[in-house]
Amino acid sequence: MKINIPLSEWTAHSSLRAWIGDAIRKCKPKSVHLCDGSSEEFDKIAAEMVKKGSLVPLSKRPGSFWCHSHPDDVARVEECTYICSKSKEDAGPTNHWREPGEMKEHLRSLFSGCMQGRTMYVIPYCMAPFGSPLAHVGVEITDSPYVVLNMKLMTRMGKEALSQLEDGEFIPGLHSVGVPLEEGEDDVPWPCNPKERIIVHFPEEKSIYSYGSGYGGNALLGKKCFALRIASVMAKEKGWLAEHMLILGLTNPEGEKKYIAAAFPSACGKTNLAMLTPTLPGWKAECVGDDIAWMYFGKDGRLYAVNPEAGYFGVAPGTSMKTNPIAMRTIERNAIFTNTAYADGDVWWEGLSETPPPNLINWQNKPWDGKSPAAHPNSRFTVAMAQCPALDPAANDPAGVPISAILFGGRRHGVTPLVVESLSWNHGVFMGASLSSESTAAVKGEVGKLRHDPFAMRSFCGYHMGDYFAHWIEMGKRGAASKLPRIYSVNWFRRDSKGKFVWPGFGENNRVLKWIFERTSNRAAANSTPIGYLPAPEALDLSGLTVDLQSLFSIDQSAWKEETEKLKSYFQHFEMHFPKELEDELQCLEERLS
Ligand code: GTP
Ligand code: SPV
Ligand code: MN
Repeated sequence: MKINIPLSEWTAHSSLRAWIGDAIRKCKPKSVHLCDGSSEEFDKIAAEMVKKGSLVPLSKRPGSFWCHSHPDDVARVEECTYICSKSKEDAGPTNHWREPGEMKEHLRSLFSGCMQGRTMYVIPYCMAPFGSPLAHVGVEITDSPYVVLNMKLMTRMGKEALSQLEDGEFIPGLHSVGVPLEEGEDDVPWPCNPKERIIVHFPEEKSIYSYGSGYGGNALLGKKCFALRIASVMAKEKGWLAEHMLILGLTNPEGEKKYIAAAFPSACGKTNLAMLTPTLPGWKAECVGDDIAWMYFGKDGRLYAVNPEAGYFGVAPGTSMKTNPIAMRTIERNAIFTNTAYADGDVWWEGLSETPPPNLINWQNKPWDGKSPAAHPNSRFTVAMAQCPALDPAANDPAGVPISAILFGGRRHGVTPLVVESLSWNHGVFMGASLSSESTAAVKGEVGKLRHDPFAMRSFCGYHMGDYFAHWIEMGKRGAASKLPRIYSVNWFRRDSKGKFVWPGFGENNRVLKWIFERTSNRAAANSTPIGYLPAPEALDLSGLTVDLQSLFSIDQSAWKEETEKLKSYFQHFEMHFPKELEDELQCLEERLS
């Protein structure tokens, strides 16, 4: 077995060395590459992948590559994702669970010899800015060079992360595409093993195992596995929050700045809101993060947020100079495109331009038939956040940014209005717990089906969701009451009778954010309704825009009664774990509606 540098020279950390040694003995790779995170390393691995046919360099975008996956490895696989706490009860009703000992046995047999004929890469990475009170180091072992490149763009990866570790604890994550190679056997461009796919978390020992998939959140273990599922457990234990939220800085024409965090389910608009180009004169938006927020209460009693990631893994379809020019400029160079279409040294996807370029190659590397989607609906770009032209100056601040408002939103063709302000922190927590959204292509399965997705964390909470609700209630008591962020429900996706979106969305969401911004300074008017505060007729700035307010804000009493009935039966799943405070909120809502 070949190794690029002796393990003892790479790290003095004894338990890290022991874990790597175990992984080598178990997975039996042909060679081992201990990563330093340098750009030379990135270039070398990328060149090898180009040679193998796994990556195609893009002549029109410097330093960028196109890549297409196996047709059955295109999104997160929730049905194969497990939280293996010691007791089944602790995983709760939203997670799949198997007894840890039994699962370990299964994993032992899966990983045994699984890296034969391949290189094992060891990737140290730090989630959150170096020096942040919330910064944590993870180490991912993988046999996928694609994962190495993506982790380099998405996290603070390499030597500096390793040096943060000293003797401390790290989150181990073992990943394999699950396709050992026999001597002389040829590899495929995107090896994966859909039949044996599994993503496992041990919340007590805080370790991650992922097998059989090379795609996104299944394989980039710093993201959903660590920064949400494992971190949510750490946050519960230590009194902070790990959330599926974007973080955005907003400055008004007078130069006052506030930060907003927002939780929307996968493919429901986080990246787009995080990179908002304001349409109202004089407003400025800057991006701290587009997918995950780690938040804690500072000594001053305010809630602070850091983005644990250092890059974006964004949905490509729908991204254009019209909808998201900031993303478009971010991905002009040094980006990886997975499952988009390809033509003439560049990538393409539905929504990028009105007419597709000639000679289009679809996401499966075949000439496009002109009918089926050329780019997979969950095709994505990977890019370092440092390239974002609207990166917030505080994006790397170890202390994070103070949050003034938290938004919860989903795709709802009806029922929930454009924006509602909660009556209190607990009512806001109730709004988060009540979130439902129509499913998207980010998850394997049916698209467009309404499902409960509390806090947009349905598939990311590493413990009992009822206890998670209680943790949010508890956190509200930690902050200074007058300094708690206000909480809002938003919905950009209401449709008219013809199925068209009523709200223009994207940059125009600025108008909703303006109202929220002013509400948090008690400057904007609102009307009290049974479901919360709605903007008073003049308070929402609609200058220069024609929209049907009725179809954006109407509250259908009977639909809301049905909604509360559905919530009531959904919340029963959480049994004894469902906090009394939310029961009270539900009851109050019912009373206000009757
Ligand atoms: P994940 O990365 O999966 O967590 O997704 P996300 O929440 O970051 O969603 P993203 O911003 O990538 O948007 C997903 C899709 O929704 C894209 O196709 C967008 O074009 C579309 N979208 C985003 N914002 C809006 C909006 O305000 N209105 C409408 N109609 N569509 C939007
Ligand atoms: C999501 O599904 O919420 C994503 C994409 O952000 S993935 O990294 O695949 O989880
Ligand atoms: Mn996401």
